[in-house]
Amino acid sequence: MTHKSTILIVDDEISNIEIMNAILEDDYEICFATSGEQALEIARTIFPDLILLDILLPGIDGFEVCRQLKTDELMADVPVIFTTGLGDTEDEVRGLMLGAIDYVTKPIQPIILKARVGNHVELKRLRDQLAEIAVTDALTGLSNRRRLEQTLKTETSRLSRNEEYLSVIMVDIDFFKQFNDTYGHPAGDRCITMVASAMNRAVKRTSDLPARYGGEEFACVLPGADADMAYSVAREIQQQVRALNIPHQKSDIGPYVTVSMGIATARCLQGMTADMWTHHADSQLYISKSNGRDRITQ
Ligand code: GH3
Ligand code: MG
Ligand code: MG
Ligand code: MG
Repeated sequence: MTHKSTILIVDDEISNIEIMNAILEDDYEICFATSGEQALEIARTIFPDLILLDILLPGIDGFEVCRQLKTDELMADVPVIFTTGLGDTEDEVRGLMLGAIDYVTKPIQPIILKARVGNHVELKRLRDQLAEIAVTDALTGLSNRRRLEQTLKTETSRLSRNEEYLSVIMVDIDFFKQFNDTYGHPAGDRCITMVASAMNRAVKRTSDLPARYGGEEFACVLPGADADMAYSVAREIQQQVRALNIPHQKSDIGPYVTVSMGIATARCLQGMTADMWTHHADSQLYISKSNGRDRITQ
């Protein structure tokens, strides 16, 4: 069973809400608000999939509600359809220029409203799906390098306000070329997927982000983690990978697959760039490799 999309209806006249509710309630989860302020509050709480927005409202009007939603990073992607008695071209242009996806005039024609809402909800679903695919690694289902870099950037700037710590762990599978040569590329892919799942199990906090950096390399962003916390996550990754017991007869380390890691930890300061962490973690990883692999360098 697919879950129903949620629609927020904003109108100061209950009879209008009742009409729209009757048209849409079979297909959608409906919430409603009767003022602009209430609309903003509810929208930010429930994150609806679409908003039907009246313009003439007590307090702030629909135009202002739309403007505020479109400048709010978290709300900007929620489609807004104006449903209004204002039929002038000027008003319609203003609404569309503010970022509304559509403009429907009252009196509402039920089948037209239903069709327009249906189209925009479907487009929103496809946009969300595409956005998710764009930041997901196809082989492992972990986040990809794009999401990793986005997260690093937003966390660096967020944490710099209080000069908080941030750590990044880089992880690389040891002697992986030999693994592919011995067991074949499909087995190599399965090995990468298993290491990815070990990384997923190793990180505990929802703000931590494990990701596939590329090839047989992974990275983990740990917002707020100091050196000790980062080291214990790295240890946990090492344990989880060991527990997989993936045979690797051509490894110089032993009969199973191992990983090498590098950790970068610093307080976030104004002006620090996101790639300072990945570069530093990468040079620490290189030291782990030079010192014999299957180890963590901090
Ligand atoms: P080191 O211990 O120094 O890390 O040696 P290594 O052999 O692991 O490192 P190297 O970078 O020389 O080789 C990485 C190999 O990973 C080469 C490449 O064929 C393989 N590889 C990269 N991406 C994939 C992938 O998606 N699937 C598979 N099966 N292999 C991959
Ligand atoms: Mg009104
Ligand atoms: Mg490697
Ligand atoms: Mg590598």
